[in-house]
Amino acid sequence: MATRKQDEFLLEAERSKVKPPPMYKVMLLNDDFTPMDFVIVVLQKFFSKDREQATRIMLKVHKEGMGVCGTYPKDLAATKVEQVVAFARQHQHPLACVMEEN
Ligand code: TYC
Repeated sequence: MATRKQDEFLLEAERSKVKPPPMYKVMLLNDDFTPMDFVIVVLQKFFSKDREQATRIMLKVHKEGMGVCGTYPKDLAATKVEQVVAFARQHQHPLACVMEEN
């Protein structure tokens, strides 16, 4: 039977091999046509922002051209991008949403 010390050593060696998953920023890009209120709804609906946080991010995108909505593992980031783009197109808005490795 392994001693307590050996167990701890093995656990430590195992733990150091497991890297955290790469994370991806999901970003909105500015355009001249999507209504500001629609962007605020997107940030609330898909990124769980309250109205104040959503307004701040929307205005940053409007003024600076892009803004980060959240940071997620790859699959979740890709799903957010798909959902946002599908929702925007359903409402005939050209809103662009992209992801980029952190
Ligand atoms: N620029 C848009 C407007 O003036 C608002 C907007 C903000 C659009 C953020 C896209 O990601 C965006 N109606």
